[in-house]
Amino acid sequence: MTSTAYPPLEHLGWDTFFQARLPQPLPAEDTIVRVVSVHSMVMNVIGAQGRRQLAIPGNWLSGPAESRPTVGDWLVLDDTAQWPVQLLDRRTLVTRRAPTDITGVQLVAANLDTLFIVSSLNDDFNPSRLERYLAIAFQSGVEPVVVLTKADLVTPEHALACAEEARGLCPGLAVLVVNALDETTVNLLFPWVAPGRTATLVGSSGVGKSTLVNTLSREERTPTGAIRDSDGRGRHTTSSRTLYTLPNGGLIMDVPGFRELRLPPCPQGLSQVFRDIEELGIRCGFADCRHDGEPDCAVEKAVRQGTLTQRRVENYRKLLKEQAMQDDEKQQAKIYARQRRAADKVLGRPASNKRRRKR
Ligand SMILES: Nc1nc2c(ncn2[C@@H]2O[C@H](COP(=O)(O)OP(=O)(O)OP(=O)(O)O)[C@@H](O)[C@H]2O)c(=O)[nH]1
Ligand SMILES: [Mg+2]
Ligand SMILES: [Zn+2]
Repeated sequence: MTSTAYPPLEHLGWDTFFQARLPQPLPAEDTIVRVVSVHSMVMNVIGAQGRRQLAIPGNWLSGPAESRPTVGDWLVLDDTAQWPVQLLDRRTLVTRRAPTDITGVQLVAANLDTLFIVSSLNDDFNPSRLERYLAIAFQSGVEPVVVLTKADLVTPEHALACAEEARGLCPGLAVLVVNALDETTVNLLFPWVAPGRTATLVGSSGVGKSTLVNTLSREERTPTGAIRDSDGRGRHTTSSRTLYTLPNGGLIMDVPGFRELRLPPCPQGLSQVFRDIEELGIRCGFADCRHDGEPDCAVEKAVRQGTLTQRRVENYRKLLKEQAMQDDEKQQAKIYARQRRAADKVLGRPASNKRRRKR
């Protein structure tokens, strides 16, 4: 790692990228902190002086989602080291589409180097879901690593077949097969969470994300929960995102299990995941071929020849359709906001703060 003016912060992921974004004159070391968890009005941060809790400035909370601090962010505090004054530019930002707000994105984590996409090898393994997570990783410039857990609960042949299928999703994709309770296999993750590197774990509930944090930490840092007998799913044991420092000097974030993963706008991410299909598409008879029954379709020809799976083509089409629908919803939301403003005017009603901000 290239040296910065704040060596104690380098253990928390600080490097020359963030150093170059600091205001001048350079702030004192104890006024630079990293966010480890965020609650509604307060956040926990870590810095050269250890951990503490800070209030989130009200004007940060009222801005768009991207202006709010999220786990992994770096902040500059005022001279008293009590009050955040600047959120430093992010190197990477992983987002997903907010489950409730039709136009908004939800911030998952900032300044990540690695996205561990965790899936268990028993019934959770689903290549189409992995492709969703891969699109998010590529869109945000974070290196994806697929971690297949519960190898001890399946046959070696099944584990090998799933790993091969996952590797086939993207050239060069790292795929690790582990028993999350067993140190010797979990050690495979360390190269991606080396000293100063920040990783996060995403995946469905119950796949073993918190178990991986505990095994990497060599101690119980975060609770894990038994799988439900009724349907074999997790119990949503982890309820908030938290960044942990590991004994090896890396940082890892535990994230609550996602019920569903709705993609934010991610055109580059999808192009990267489905590069093979997009390259074949250039050879289709029609420039706007949807690879869905059109004559002279190079993509469907590849499926017939067995070099591409029908599942992958269908997932590609489905994800593109979701992106297009999102554009429509955005358009509808804009129209709706305009209508509300027009109604405010007609009725002589002052626009609420929330609405005024959106203008
Ligand atoms: N046998 C075995 N059990 C595992 C493995 N990984 C996780 N488990 C068990 O699976 C259950 C769920 O693990 P958690 O680590 O709580 O799962 P999680 O992904 O953090 O789940 P949420 O916090 O709900 O999102 C626990 O009982 C773990 O002990 C594994 O590789 N092998
Ligand atoms: Mg958990
Ligand atoms: Zn085609």
